[in-house]
Parts: sequence; structure tokens; C-alpha cells
Amino acid sequence: MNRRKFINKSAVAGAGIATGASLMACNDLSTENRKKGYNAFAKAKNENIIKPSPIAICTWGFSGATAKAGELLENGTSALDAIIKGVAVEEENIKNTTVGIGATPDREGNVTLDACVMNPEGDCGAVLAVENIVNVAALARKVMEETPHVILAGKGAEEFAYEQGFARQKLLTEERKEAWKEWLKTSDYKPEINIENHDTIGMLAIDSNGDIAGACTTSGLGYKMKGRVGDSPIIGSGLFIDNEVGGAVATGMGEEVLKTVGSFLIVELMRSGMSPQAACEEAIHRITKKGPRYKDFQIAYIAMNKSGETGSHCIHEGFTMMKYQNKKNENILSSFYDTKNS
Ligand code: SD4
Repeated sequence: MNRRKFINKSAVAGAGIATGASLMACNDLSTENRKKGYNAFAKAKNENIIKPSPIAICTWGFSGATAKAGELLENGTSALDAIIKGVAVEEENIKNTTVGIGATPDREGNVTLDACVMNPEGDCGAVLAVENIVNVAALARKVMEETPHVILAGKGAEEFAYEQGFARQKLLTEERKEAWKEWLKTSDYKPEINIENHDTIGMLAIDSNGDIAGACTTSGLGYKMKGRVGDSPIIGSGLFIDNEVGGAVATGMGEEVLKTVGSFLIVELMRSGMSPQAACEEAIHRITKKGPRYKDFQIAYIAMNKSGETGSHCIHEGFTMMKYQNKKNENILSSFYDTKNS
């Protein structure tokens, strides 16, 4: 090797080492700073937050669910306890065709349920494609509290439920069975916006300690493929909570929520300073900007920050959310993406 080539090579290698070293130092420093910064930011934020009076919000018009959770919160019940009892109102409501007993089956005639929960400590639990158990949000909580795992699916989740004392119950009602038989005549799989598949209940609540928790429970999309799981039991997509920031929950076409990890996105946007409303709008925008396919499906988000400010946004007009606070149980019409302007 001639001298000139050698010098050039060493210079490049030296520069590489120097750059690598300074980059590493830089990364270390920024990680350190970021850690400190986040903690300081979160602490300062929490100290500055005026604790709201207990509040429960949920997707759609499930007034009985927010009333139940809200009244429990007012009696000092923890956010998670109140939520589990609140969403159970719909899981046990035979008329709700997308949650718990009385839900629409998959295309083979089996009702399979999905649910997840998250507590203020940042722990979570989920159950996927569970049969014969009504209160799957409570079961997801058991996974979180009684197992070393986060998710149990199918038969394993069902067997665990029996071990935990849950009753075996037939979820398919005669009415849903007849509707399924009717559906089989055409087997036309086309979820209708705001008409069917719109009863998933996702709930967020802040208790009298100012702590936030959440749950999401559903049978998913009616006449789905056997084994299909949507966003609802997937932490970060159907639900996400951070007790330093707030929480978010989704309803609608789960596949599209999964692709954008919507609830986690909303919480992170709120962490960076966005209001719950603006964060929900941005999360919907991430979906609508992908192209006109959004015209065929509905997605809605609700969110709440630690001050008790709430927001909701959806693609198509017609989504509502419930809000219970200070003994007032309101149904609030959500803002929506204006498809006419797109
Ligand atoms: C799912 N997101 O399984 C659910 C369905 C839903 O209101 O929310 N329906 O995709």
C-alpha cells in the first residue's frame, strides 16, 4: 500500500472511530437527558394537574355502563373496579349484539370474545377469542393479576376462567343463531358503518385518587373468520393507559386501528402536549390520509387526559360517547372527518 492511500484509509477509520465515539456519547447523554426530562416533565405535569372529580367515559351510548361505573367511582371505588363493573352491564346485556352474551357469532356460528384491561400501574391483561365466558374484561383482569402473562387466547383462556371460578355460559342466543342462518344464505361479509358491529364497549375512568384505568370488551366483527382477532384486546391498539398522561380507547374496524396502533398514538400525542380532542383527530387522520378506503369503514376514538379533559373523533358521522361526571350522565355526539371535503 502506498503512503498516500494508507494515510487516507487511517484518516477515514480515525474519523469513523471519533464519530462513533461522539455519537455514542451523544446518544448516552440524550438518553440520560431524556430520562431525566421525561420524569421531570411527568412529575411537574402531575403536580400541576388539578385532580378532576371522578369521571367515566365510554364508547357509544351505553348510559347504564357509565352510570354504574360513575356511581361506584363517587363512592370511592378504584377506577379499574368501577370499569370492570361498568362494562359488565353490556357484557350481560343480551340485546347488545357485539359484546358478551347475545353477541353475533363468527361465520361458523361460534361466539368468541376479546377483551383487555390496563391499570394505573401500567400493567395489562388480555384474553383473545374466548368462548363460553360472559365477563371477559374481568377475565382479562385475572390474567393481569393472577398469571405471569399478559395475554391468554382461546381454550387456554377459557380453562383459566373455570379455574378462577367463572361460570360456563352459552353465548349464542336463538335470535343470533337465526340471524346467522339468514346470513349464511348469502355469506356476504360487509360490515355496515354505524349499523352493525358498533357495540364494542371501551371505557376509561379516573377515580377519586386521580388514577386512570381502562378496559375494552367485544365479540369483534360479526361473521368474522374463525380465529380472527381485532384491535380491542391488543394493548396499544384498542386501549392504552398511562397514568402520567391519560388514556384512549378505540371502536370500529379493528384491522385499521391495529395498523396505526391508534390508542398508544393518542396517549403519546397527549404526552407531547396535545389535547385529547386534537390527539383523536390526528389518529383518525393517520388512517384517512392513506386513501379513500376509509369510506367503507368506521373508526372512532375516545380519549381522556389526567385533568379529566375528554375528546372523541371518528371517520363517519354518527358516533357518540357517554360521559358520567358529577352525577351527570351525558351522551356526546362526536366530531367526525368530513368525507365530503376529502
Ligand atoms: C374489532 N374493534 O374487533 C372491534 C369491533 C368494534 O364496535 O369495535 N365494534 O375490530
